[in-house]
Amino acid sequence: MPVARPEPSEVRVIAHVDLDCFYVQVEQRKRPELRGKPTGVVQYNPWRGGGLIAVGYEARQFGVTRNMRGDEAKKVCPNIELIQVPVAHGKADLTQYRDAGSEVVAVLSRKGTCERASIDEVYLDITDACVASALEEQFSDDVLKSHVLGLSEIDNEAGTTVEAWFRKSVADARDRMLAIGAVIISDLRKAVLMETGFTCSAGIAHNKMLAKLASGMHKPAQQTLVPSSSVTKLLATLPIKKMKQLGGKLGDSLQSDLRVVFVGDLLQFSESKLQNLYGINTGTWLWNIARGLSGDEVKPRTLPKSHSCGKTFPGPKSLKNLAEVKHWITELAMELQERLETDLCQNHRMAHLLTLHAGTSQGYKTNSDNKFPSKSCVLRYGKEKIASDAFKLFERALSDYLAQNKASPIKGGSGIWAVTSLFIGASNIWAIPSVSMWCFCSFLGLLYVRMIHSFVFLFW
Ligand code: DCP
Repeated sequence: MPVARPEPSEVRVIAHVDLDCFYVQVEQRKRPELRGKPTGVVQYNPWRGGGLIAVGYEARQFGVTRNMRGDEAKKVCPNIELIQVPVAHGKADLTQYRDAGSEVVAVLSRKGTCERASIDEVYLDITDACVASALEEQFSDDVLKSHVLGLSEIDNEAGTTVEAWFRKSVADARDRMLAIGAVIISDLRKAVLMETGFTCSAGIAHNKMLAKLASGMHKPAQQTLVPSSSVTKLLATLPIKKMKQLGGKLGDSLQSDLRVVFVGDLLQFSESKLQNLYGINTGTWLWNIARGLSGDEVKPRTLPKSHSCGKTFPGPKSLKNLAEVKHWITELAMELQERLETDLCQNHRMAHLLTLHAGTSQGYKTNSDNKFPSKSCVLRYGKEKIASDAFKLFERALSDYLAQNKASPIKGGSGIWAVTSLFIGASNIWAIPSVSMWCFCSFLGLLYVRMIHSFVFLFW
């Protein structure tokens, strides 16, 4: 459910930074001989060459796309190097990609509030840094390679060059802040390249929504600015489904009930009309996004909000009995425990809620009323405890699911359940107060001393 937040009155400068073909860059850094060569990363399932999950820009020129199988990619690009993701616990192990993402976050967070949005995406609020900086007279070549949205419409008089836009931006408070932001982000992107070896692209705007829309417009290794004067035109041709939070049912309803095709089409409806149709909060949110307004703040968060481990079991691989489910829950629990331990040691944080989600198919036709329910309980540390608690959650969910389907059997289903995906997640993560951490470490220390004593005693 989208949340409408009023856009603050003071000008903000927000960037959305997205690493380019991320997994491919991580693999190319490990094997520099692959740099500049068509490269892809495939899932570990080797069926028909494995499914591509990341495609380097050199390979994209040959028409290789994500979701192709490795065999198909080889047909359109015979020289492509395909690298398999590392495997642990019978599934993809993303540790090296997560760690590489953390290296980038450490560089980006130097200049403002930093919110890690995914494994390779970061939002930055660099407003304070922009306020504290002056716009220089000379702009570096890197800064002048920025893309400025709607440039030709904005600045016909001064000419249509990026340099002319940067010079003229001094006259407008909002544009000046954006121009300073462009210099800061260009420097940060350069620092990321120097210190990690990765290229990234960025969108720079006055709010998160517009920054995110812009970051993918020019890739790889480029940045795109969204001056306020270009927003109406940008949204006039932005398909409604491309907007975050409008990919699902709400977007469907806007298309079918209001005949809205582009985000800008929402401008024809009053706020009260949208509120009547979709409720007060969602109505206001829709009214705001039609105008490119969003008060969403960049939350200071460089560490993940939750940890989740999952695996899919497509088609014939679906799990059809409890023993299989138990086996995979145990594998997932091992990975989750490892990640929780790392978080505890490195960041002194503990999670408190364990959640299990599963996807099902084949046996029953699912709709929103009878899909497999998610279940949660208090998280207890230790791989055996996590595995046993998660399995109990699965059994509870399965029993609800079977009861629902018995009460309202769906025509066309065989009545046999089959699990096509399993996820366990740890959330409600809090930092441990340093006193507790001290007690925890002392406890571990005591345990260690006792172990040594017992050991010495045994051999005495
Ligand atoms: N990823 C994945 N499975 C998917 C999509 C992505 O495992 N279905 C992984 C591989 C990607 C990484 O997440 O490298 C980041 O995904 P992006 O969507 O940001 O795409 P890329 O970074 O690969 O490419 P781009 O340069 O287009 O952002």
